[in-house]
Amino acid sequence: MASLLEYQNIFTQVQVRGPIEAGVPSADSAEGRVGTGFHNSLIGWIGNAQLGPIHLGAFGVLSLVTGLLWFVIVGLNMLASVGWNLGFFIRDLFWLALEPPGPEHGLSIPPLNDGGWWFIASFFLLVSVMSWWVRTYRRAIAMGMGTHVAWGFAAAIWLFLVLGLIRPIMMGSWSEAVPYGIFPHLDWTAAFSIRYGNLFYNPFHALSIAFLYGSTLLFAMHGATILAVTRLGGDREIEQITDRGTASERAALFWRWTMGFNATMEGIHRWAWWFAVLTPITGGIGILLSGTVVDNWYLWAVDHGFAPQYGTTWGGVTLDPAAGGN
Ligand code: 07D
Repeated sequence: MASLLEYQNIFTQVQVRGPIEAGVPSADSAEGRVGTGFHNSLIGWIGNAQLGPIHLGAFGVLSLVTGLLWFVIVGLNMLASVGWNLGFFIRDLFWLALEPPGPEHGLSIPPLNDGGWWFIASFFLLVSVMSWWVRTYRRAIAMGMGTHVAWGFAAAIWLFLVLGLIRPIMMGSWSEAVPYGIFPHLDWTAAFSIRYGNLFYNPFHALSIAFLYGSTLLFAMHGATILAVTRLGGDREIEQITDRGTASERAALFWRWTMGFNATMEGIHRWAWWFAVLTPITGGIGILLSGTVVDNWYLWAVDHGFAPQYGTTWGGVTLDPAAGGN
């Protein structure tokens, strides 16, 4: 028990059941906050035990309504595809899809049953994601915060837009977009890679993976470091700024001693932010170039000297070994 109590700090709060806390007043006061809030022990195990009140506001409502419309349209179309049989729907759920229109429709508005529902659902998803972004931006301003979260989210939205809107428009066909469905979207990913000559040879896919894996490594290092110094008071932010020998200074020295370099307390969060946002930024560039500028990443890599040449050449042109016949 004694050791348990010793370990109490701001990070390891006991689940205090006082009155519901409203938080600091925001620039636009409590306007738009919904509900009175309540406590939940299970939620308290992984975070703050108080749930709500949540701030919805006009954009929150718009985002939830359009998001729900997208979800219901996709669900009903999947249900229709198994003859409205609920048993089949549950059994086959992971295989079901709402597919974009066929290539014959180009960029026109497709008939309802050949991509039309996909078109309508996609419109609602677009409005939903965009209004959620506005909400993250406006809540940050209202709190007097920087808008780092909103711009991080914008980086993910960039990849989302490239996949479902910008690249299909550049390719001249909605059929290029991603289907809605669990396995179907994975199949689409695999087919995309094969269609463009193996995405592993796309340098922007490689960069995106480096930032993705890099993000997990940085997150693990930072999370572990801070947890390792909470017993020394790593959570006491004010002392960390002014005092010598604090948890923060020890954490920094740990890394300087183990690998020669240490990030600063502010800088580590910039490392994390940049690694995270560069994952979808570089990824979006890689997808946008596929089919528009580069038709086969393997041949591109051979031509640029970083893939070995397995196939043969014919008249100075490198042949794709995957195409067969050589
Ligand atoms: C997808 C976009 C933002 C999302 C938003 C949210 C909703 C609503 C609904 C909750 C994540 C929209 C909101 C949808 C939700 C409810 C109800 C962000 C997204 C705004 N790859 N690969 C990447 C690896 C291969 C392929 C990125 C690894 C094969 C394609 C990443 C491997 C093939 C694409 C990555 C590997 C292939 C990618 C994604 C290993 C065939 C992309 C980054 C070890 C399978 C995407 C440039 C991300 C991309 C992408 C990793 C292999 C195909 C780095 C580790 C060779 C087609 N791959 N990949 O943040 O950007 O996604 O590519 O084998 O389009 Mg890949």
